Amino acid sequence: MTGRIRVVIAEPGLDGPDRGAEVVARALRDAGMEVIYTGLHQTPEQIVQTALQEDADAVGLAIPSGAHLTLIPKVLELFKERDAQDVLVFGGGTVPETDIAALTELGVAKVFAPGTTSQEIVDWVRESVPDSEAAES
Ligand code: B12
Repeated sequence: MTGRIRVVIAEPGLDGPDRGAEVVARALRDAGMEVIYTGLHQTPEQIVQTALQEDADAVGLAIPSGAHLTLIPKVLELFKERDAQDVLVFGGGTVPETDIAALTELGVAKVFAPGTTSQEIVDWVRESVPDSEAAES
């Protein structure tokens, strides 16, 4: 056990653009977190499986394609089925404001829209993962 925050960054669906996910993965890694980056074209099942196998504290989902209202709820549902709702689910990409509200209602902890700085995401993850401040110091 290293005590570092463990984050899976994944991109569900058939999207090709991966720059946002890579930028976020690198920023979290540079901030001292353990980042497992799954790459593109992951199914919700693969993402949940990876998070559980890696004992992740949080899963960050990148969805630039517009399919967020299908794919993110599926990930949440699978965590619920596996009785693993303690894994923090957050995400980002080109998601309209109204859909951000719908996703947070479903249980997504936070959705970061284009223009968010890496530092904002790093700070939020540090503050939101339980006991992370103690673990990082
Ligand atoms: C560059 C780009 C591409 C490149 C991608 C290169 C790459 N390797 O990533 C290429 C040319 C490949 C591409 C292709 C396509 N693209 Co494009 N692309 C863009 C563009 C211009 C910039 C995206 C980018 O890289 N931004 C820089 C990164 C750093 O910013 P970001 O992705 O927004 O990420 C930030 C936040 O969103 C958030 N975030 C993002 N991901 C994550 C993940 C986590 C975990 C967290 C916490 C936060 C987070 O944090 C980041 C920092 O602020 C956008 C338009 C735009 N201005 O946003 C369109 C855009 C994303 N593309 C779009 C489309 C439609 C496509 C295509 C489907 C077009 C087509 N018909 O072929 C294809 C996809 C094909 C496929 N197979 O999937 C649309 C998406 C529409 C939607 N979501 O409703 C956009 C928004 C353009 C538009 N206005 O219509 N694209």
